[in-house]
Amino acid sequence: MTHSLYQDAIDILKTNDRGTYSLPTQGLYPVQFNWDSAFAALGYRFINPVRAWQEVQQLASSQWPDGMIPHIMFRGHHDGYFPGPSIWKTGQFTPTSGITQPPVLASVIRRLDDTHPLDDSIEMHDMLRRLVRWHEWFIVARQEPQTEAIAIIHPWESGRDNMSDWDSGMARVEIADLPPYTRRDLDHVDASQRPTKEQYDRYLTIIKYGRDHQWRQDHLGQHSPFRMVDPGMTAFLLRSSRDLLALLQKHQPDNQAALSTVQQHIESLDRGWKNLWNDKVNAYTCYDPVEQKHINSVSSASFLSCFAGVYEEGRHEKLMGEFDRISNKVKFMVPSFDPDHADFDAKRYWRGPVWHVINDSIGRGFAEHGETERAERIRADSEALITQSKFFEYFDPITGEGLGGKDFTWTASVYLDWVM
Ligand code: 9YW
Repeated sequence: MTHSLYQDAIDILKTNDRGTYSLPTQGLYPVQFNWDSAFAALGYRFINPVRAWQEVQQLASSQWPDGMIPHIMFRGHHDGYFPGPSIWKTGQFTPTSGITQPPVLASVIRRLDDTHPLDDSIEMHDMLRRLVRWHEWFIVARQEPQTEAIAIIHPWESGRDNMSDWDSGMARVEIADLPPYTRRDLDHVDASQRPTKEQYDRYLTIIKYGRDHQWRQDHLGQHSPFRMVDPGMTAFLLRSSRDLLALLQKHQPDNQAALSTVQQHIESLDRGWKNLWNDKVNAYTCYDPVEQKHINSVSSASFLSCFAGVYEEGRHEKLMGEFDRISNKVKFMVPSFDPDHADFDAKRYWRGPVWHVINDSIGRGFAEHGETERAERIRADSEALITQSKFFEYFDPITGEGLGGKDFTWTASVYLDWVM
């Protein structure tokens, strides 16, 4: 750790602070994103714990009447982001997108509550109620019945937008007759590091379908033109459910209804995660609910099993074998996609680069389960990337080059909270 990197991280959090919510980075993303905001709160603890709570309360306050907490909230000056509210047309009081994002919020709340508990028990009660409703929403609107794991209805829901695992599902999306549009991301980042035009056409086609169906989420869970079961979403919801149960046991030990609801979520998601095991590649992988088959590729989400609190003897050792194979291929762990796969692309977004929020979750999970050396490899590589290239959005796992947006909130937060 050097003092200047610590100070740089604090400065980035302050620069991207919009008072009651944060931006992932200025320019590229002038909007509040769901899981970015939760990670931002972990960083704000190092500046001001009151501000950290404000961030997560602002996020939770965007909850839809059906229980969903959306992936984007359009507050303040959001004009530079495409697609904006006029494309989503969700009809919410605060304009939002019409899909969700990885549910890391309950895990973050548990960590805030451990170190800086809220003074006001009514506010905590309100937060827990919102979290139970959001988790229940996932079970109703996104749990895939065959596997009991969590499906996504748009690649953006996964937070890992252009993963090659989504390609076969995306190929089924017949591109609609779309009005001409201008992407704003390419004003800030080189096109070679971003999704392609064809992918954007499909992203917008899926949004059109949601809009045409008034964003009825249970319908979309079954009929969206894109559906894929995601190990990432499943692992994050399982971990968050365990953290939510611990919060309820601490703050509402008599709330039997909520306790048993969350307990049931844990049991079914635990089965769901295990059903994603894929013997062909010795890892937990995506599952295609339409073709009813596993996708045969290893991604960084495959290594979230320890973080999800699942340890399966035999499988765990095989999974660690895959981790070690990948470790020998790249200088910096953990690449978002298997470097031995033909679709690996070291610079293109989620098709290869390293992302610090995923590293944080895998690394914490490994440390909790006694995988000390592998956890340390991830932490040390995460630190080396920031030392070499500073606080970028993502990094080339072979050269360490910083890619995408710079001065990124969640990279700074993870640095303060875990890496340094
Ligand atoms: C986009 C903000 C978001 C993240 C996502 C990431 C990217 C937005 O940036 O998506 O327009 O491509 O994939 O996980 O929340 O940092």
